[in-house]
Amino acid sequence: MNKTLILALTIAFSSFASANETSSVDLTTSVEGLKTVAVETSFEAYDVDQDGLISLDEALTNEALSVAFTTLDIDQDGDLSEDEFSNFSE
Ligand SMILES: [Ca+2]
Ligand SMILES: [Ca+2]
Repeated sequence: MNKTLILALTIAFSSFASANETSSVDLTTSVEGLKTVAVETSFEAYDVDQDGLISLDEALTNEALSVAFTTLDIDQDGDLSEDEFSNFSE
C-alpha cells in the first residue's frame, strides 16, 4: 500500500522535475500578473547555499515558488537568478 503511494509521489515529482522540457505556456500569463505585485520576498532567504542562484531544491522550501519555478526560470538553466526571482511574489 505504501509502495503505491511512494510510486505515485515519484511519478508526480518526475513530471514536475521534467516540466522544463515540457510546455509551460499556461503559466506564462500568471507571470505577467505576478510582475505587477511588489516583490517583498527575500532572494537571500531562498538562496540557502548563497551561490547567487536559487536552485529547484532551494525553491522547494516554498510551495508557491516551486510551482512557479519553471515559469520564472526564463533562460531555463535550472536556476533562478535574482532578476528571474524578482518576478516572483507570494
Ligand atoms: Ca543557491
Ligand atoms: Ca535561470
